[in-house]
Amino acid sequence: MGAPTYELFYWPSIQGRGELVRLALEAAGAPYIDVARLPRQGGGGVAAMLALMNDGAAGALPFAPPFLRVGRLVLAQTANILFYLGPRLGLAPKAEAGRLVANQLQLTIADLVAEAHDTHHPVSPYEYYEDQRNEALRRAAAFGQKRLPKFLGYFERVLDRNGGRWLVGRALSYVDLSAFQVIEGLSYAFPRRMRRLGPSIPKLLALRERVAARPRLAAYLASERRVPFSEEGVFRHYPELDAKR
Ligand SMILES: N[C@@H](CCC(=O)N[C@@H](CS)C(=O)NCC(=O)O)C(=O)O
Repeated sequence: MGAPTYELFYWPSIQGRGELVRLALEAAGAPYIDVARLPRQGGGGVAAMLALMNDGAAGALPFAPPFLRVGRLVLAQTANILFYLGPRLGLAPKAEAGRLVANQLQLTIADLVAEAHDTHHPVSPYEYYEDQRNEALRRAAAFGQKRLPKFLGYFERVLDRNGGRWLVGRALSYVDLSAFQVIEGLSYAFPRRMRRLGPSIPKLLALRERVAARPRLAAYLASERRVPFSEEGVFRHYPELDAKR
């Protein structure tokens, strides 16, 4: 039996959380279809994604994108999708204990991503940033001063305790790919804050370079498949939410 074709469903115009799944598929060179980016006429587009979310036949219904379809299986929740894909793509430790640690770290990354998102939408995801800007200023200050250093300091320690090269196990895993993406996103959104934090997270920054230099990843990052960061996604650059200097 050949490798299955994975169908990824995610908003076509942003990196968002879908990027964490996409990076794993790309790093492994796995065959996949980015369904919502295909033309509607060919059965793709956002319409195809929404149809699946509203489809009673989809099994465990996804609450929100990203989700992955493999044959009859439909899986949602980024960390859950990666927990499934990791061993199949050679991007997770072999032993169960290592896989659970990978999942634990991935769930912590999910917490960090959610907090980064809430800096620009602290009140409601249904209201414009401009209408919650005052709350965003307070939330972003608390995030930048306390939460961001705490999260990144934690991952730096995890990396250090694991030998300094990879976050879990003895080889690249999906957690390293997600850590790369989060550092990229945070550096886009909060360049001043991240420059200031840089000296305290040398191993994480080296991990980011190590991941970006992998041939498949480097090719992907330079390709049109990599959607650019923007003020529509999870990581947004609003200079007023960053450190002053
Ligand atoms: N915990 C979920 C969060 C999923 C999520 O928030 N997806 C966003 C896009 S990144 C979305 O489309 N949300 C719609 C909604 O929550 O109504 C995960 O990690 O996959």
